Amino acid sequence: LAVALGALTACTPSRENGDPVPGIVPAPVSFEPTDAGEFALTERTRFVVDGDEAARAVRPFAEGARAATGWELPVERVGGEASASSEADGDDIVLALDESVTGGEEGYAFESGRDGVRITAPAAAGLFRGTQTLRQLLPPEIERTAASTPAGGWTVPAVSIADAPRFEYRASLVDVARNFMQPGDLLDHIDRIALLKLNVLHLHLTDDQGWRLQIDSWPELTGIGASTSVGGDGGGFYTKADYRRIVDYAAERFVTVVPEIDLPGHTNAALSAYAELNCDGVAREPYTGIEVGFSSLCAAPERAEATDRFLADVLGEVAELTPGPWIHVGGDEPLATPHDDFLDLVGRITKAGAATGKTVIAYHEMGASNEMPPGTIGHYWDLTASHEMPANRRDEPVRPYPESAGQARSFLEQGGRLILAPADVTYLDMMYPDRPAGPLGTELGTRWAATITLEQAYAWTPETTIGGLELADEQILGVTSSLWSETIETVPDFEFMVFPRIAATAEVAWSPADARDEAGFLARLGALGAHFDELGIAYRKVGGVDWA
Ligand code: TNX
Repeated sequence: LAVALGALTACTPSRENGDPVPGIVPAPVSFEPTDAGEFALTERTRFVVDGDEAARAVRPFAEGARAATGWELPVERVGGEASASSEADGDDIVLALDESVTGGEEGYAFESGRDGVRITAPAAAGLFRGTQTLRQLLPPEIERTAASTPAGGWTVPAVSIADAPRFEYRASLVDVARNFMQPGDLLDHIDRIALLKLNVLHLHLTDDQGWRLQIDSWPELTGIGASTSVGGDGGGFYTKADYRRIVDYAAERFVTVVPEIDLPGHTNAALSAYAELNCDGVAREPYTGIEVGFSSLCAAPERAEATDRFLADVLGEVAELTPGPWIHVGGDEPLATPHDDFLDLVGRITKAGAATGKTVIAYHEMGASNEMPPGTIGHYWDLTASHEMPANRRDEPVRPYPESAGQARSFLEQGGRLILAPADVTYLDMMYPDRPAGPLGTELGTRWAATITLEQAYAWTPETTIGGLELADEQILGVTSSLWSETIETVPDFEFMVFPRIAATAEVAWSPADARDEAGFLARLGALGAHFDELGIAYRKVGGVDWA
């Protein structure tokens, strides 16, 4: 990518004349204001597309724009890119496939001006990403679900953009196990992460406090295991129909769902549902606290039949429901699993995962094993090597565990790549340092890794995250922004912790390393805040940003 785009200069939007900066987050690879004149979306505007792929890519944006404007905004199919452009009028938005646009499937080129908007890309995914840039360039009223007319009209500044992601995996992790999230709220979240060009929804579906996905062959996983959550205030789970709806809604926005079944620790909900998964054959009590590291699947031979059948059935059903290429099998904090048992279970778990045909993702602890299926992806969640923020109840900064870097390296040695999710800069359940009350007046979050400002969420470099490992971009599959939900029970609380810090991680994951510019980011984010307002997001208006 760096080579393909070498001729383009990365730059941050800025205006010398004091006009507001367009709120494009993450920053595009290249962005040039032009003198092509403003584009205006009008009641005559059509989406002129060159085929089914472009029609599919524009659908979510078109539906939103119809609701916000009250206009018909039809999709018109014409043959081929050239005719798409030649049949378009100045009001039109053209989307066309074009193999010559560089940057991979998600790359796109964008031109706006008085003659129309033109988005070209080699694949539908890139066209969709381009529509999200258009969404950010339009007045924030574009987010409304009832028709209105913005004061200055539906205008878009004249710009020329070439864009493509730095990393191919850009995830938002939502922990629906500690506290459940209703399907409709997850759909809203998918739409918002798509606005930030994230492309993976990682669902942490199981943990000690709850099992959140229907599994037909082991019905008590939800029958018993879904009835609890942190604090004991009810539970919840996704039926297979709910899950398919989430997957489909995400796919329409070119977001891939990565399901996580956390194994062999973090399994109290399963151990409470099925006695035969426990070494002593006694079902565990449901758990509603927030400790970690006390539960484990059983490695003993007398439980091997039940445990292996559980692994094959559960991972098989999850994979069958999941169109994306990945399945996440957890592996974190195996503190209740003796080391040899852990190595044995990692082999069996990752083999069962790979038997589904998916690429397995596992937390870095599983790198203790050198018998994972080749190409297994490691998900590193320990601290950044340069971590210097004091954590909870300590005067001294905590440090990454000494073994974490080697465990991460082990995935590379076994033919895999890494996902980076360092807790001290990407864990959005970490408090803001000034510990503000949340929207509902309660204190939110924890501080075991750090407290995290917006600037700290922005100022880290994926390639130097892991001590002693200088990673090449090719070794990094991507980056994850995580919201663990032990202290987060409501949607406003979720939004307050996630936004705006997730936007910083989105830019780390998408924008070229040399385009990183904190001042530019804060300025663009301020403009984008108007979109957050229209979306009704209860985001934290952190200091240091000139919120629109
Ligand atoms: C660590 S990081 C966990 C989670 C907790 C989180 C709280 C990881 C893979 N495990 O079980 O929810 O910290 O910040």
